[in-house]
Amino acid sequence: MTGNNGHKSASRFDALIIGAGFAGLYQLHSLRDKLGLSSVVLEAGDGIGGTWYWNRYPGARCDSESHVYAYYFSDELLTEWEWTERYPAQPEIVRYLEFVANKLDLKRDIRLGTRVVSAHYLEDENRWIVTTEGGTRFEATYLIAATGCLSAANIPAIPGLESFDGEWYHTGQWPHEEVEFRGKAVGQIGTGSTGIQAAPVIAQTAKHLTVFQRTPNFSVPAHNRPLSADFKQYVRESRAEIRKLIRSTTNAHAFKISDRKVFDVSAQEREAIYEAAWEKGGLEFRACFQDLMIDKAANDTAADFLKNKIRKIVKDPETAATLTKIDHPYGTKRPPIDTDYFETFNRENVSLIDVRANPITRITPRGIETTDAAYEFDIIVFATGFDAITGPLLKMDIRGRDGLSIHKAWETGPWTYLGLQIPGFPNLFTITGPGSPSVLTNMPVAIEQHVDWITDCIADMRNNDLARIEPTAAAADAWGEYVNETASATLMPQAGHSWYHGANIPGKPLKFMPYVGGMAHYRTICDDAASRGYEGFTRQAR
Ligand code: N01
Repeated sequence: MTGNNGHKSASRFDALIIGAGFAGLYQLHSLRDKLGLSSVVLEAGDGIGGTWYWNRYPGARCDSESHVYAYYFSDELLTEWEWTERYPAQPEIVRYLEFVANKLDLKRDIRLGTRVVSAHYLEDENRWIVTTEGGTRFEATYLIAATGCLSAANIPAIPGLESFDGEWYHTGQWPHEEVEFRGKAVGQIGTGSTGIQAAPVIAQTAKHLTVFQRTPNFSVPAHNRPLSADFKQYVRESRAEIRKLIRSTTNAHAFKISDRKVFDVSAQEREAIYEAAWEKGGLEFRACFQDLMIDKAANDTAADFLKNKIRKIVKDPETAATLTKIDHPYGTKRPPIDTDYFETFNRENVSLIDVRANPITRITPRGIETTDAAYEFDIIVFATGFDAITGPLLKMDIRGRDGLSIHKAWETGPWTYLGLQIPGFPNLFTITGPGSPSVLTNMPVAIEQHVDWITDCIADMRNNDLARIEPTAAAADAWGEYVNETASATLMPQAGHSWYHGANIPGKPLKFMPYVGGMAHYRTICDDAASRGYEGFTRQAR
């Protein structure tokens, strides 16, 4: 049976895509409109946007600059959309994705409110059987997980949470209704990128905000501002150059990492370089020198500069000392950028609690207890991050050939080839999966590269009458070793408690998950594998 969009039946498709964020939307467009495959997106949320649908906490804003936080595959989309601020706020990003979905007529093939709970591969039929929370069954030849890297919220198992009499929220599952902080005592747990964005905004209206900090963090000012007419014109006229630039840089941002090394310049010159980067603001700070991420002594100069900035901003010496007890090299945990984060601690209505010194022991009906004190709150905000990268996949019961579960396949940590496919799971593709640059980049560029690769791969299979593709175990083993060696050649392993390693989730196998070798190099590796007849993969006819 063939329906309006070439659907073979109500629930059988060529391709199923899980997730309607940046990745899922472009994957749907590519498979449906470029290859003509019957395709559908299954999305748990009641709206599109993925990460940006869920993360609507106060202050939620992207750390990539808006003009590069966009799809670059379509000149039409680029010319018709205009960002308003240097960094796009969450509502503007959702509006952008709505604009794209409407423009490309994607919504008719997106099933909202449809959470996938399982995906099982039937080898005899070469088909994935996908089941949703509501019990609906879908079938497809290709299954694409566009589930995002930061979509499985981590709510720490602190005893007593269920007894709390007030309201509590996780930033990654923020309600659609406005949360009223006015006149309320608020406790915020977590000082990662999210907490650093949320605290200054919550402090503006809360009666009192208490920030519970376990690991202090570096942060560089965002210097967000409205975009000038001149800049908007530059973006419109220079899109081809910008596209080329973001596809050629290490982190897929519109800046290159400098060639100079920290100790090639005098101490005075170095200070001036850091000062200029601080004044400019944003993630570009880490591009000041080429050796910041590989030479600890070099990194220390950046770390000292940033700690001195905190000491200058924060008036209370004790609070400044707690904020500067940073125990990891700069950039080895995801470096946040902020708007008045450190300034927030100069407010009368804000206090900082060091839970490394005095850990949280439990949550009571009235608030939070640490080993040395009890705090009363009306609202608790968990800015406690995510079961990152693998979490969204492991939340589903995914089973490949012979019933092999993804939990079993990843018992000792994620095992993939190129972060794109897993041995034993034919025709399953993971957009920005573990082992790819993903979270170390400006995500839309990494997403476009993966979607284009997957689309070309499926097109090639169909042109050659091939039914299934999966990587060899040897290719995945070698890739895993290479990802690990590449990370070990940097300072990244020195932040042992980072979510990059999975260290933030009790019991999660410790393995550095993203590929640190840079987006541009990674693109070449993927292209080379494809051009050598999908080297490292096994492809089979029917
Ligand atoms: O999460 P995080 P996030 N008791 O894991 C603390 C992206 N992002 O949501 O470091 C006490 O970084 C935890 O402490 P510690 C970006 O890639 C992007 O902030 O584990 N504290 C940490 O302080 C980012 O890196 C943007 O010791 C506990 C915090 O909670 C990623 O999302 C904006 C605790 C979690 O920090 C995740 O950032 C925001 C406990 N039991 C985020 N458990 C933009 O681009 C956890 N913590 C806009």
